[in-house]
Amino acid sequence: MKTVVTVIFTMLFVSAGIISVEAAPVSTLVISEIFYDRNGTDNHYEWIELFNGTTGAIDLSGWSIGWGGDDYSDGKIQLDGTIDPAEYLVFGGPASDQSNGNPIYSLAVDLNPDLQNSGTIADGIALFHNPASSITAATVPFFSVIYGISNSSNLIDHTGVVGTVDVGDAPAGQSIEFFAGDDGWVINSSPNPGSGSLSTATVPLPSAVFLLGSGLFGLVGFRRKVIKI
Ligand SMILES: [Ca+2]
Ligand SMILES: [Ca+2]
Ligand SMILES: [Ca+2]
Ligand SMILES: [Ca+2]
Repeated sequence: MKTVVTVIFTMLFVSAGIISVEAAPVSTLVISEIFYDRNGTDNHYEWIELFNGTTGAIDLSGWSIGWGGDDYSDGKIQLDGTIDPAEYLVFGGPASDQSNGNPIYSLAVDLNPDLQNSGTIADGIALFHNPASSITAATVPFFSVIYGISNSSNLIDHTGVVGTVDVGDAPAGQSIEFFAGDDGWVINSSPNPGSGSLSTATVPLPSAVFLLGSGLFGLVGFRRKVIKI
């Protein structure tokens, strides 16, 4: 009987382990988190985080980020450098302290104009597979997020048609973070620039190894409890 109970509890433990470490996979370059509203002045404290969900390094010289209220071309930055597979990079600032999550910037650049703080009328931020110099109000983004209450400005998404709102307006000091899968975008009360829970879609090995380890750990841990009883 003890063996049966042990097996059941081990299965529960392993199941819990799978749920807790499961990271939604992505297979492209995405915007993974945005900090647009600090407690107090936003200027110099805003940042945008990217995640490379592919299995190869990406040359960012052909990519840019744009943002705005009526379209994605109010502000633009040209990206540069390389982002490795499963790597997070943070752009913006250049200020960094506890009030904006202590980001370490791969490109420290003032976002000008500042990122919109949203509200009733949603705003948008987009990743373009185009150089910044070519971005216009009509350019279709590679990836985008529309944040706020209502997309009354008719911001488009990656399909080129008016998109739906992805997430609400984050309170000052919080961020919006992309979890992929069913969770999509969420408001994050603990901004985590440079890290996150995303994984690449085609490299399952590291998480599988971790799961195996946590399952074995659960088995050992429960057996110790049984012996004590
Ligand atoms: Ca603010
Ligand atoms: Ca700024
Ligand atoms: Ca702002
Ligand atoms: Ca993050």
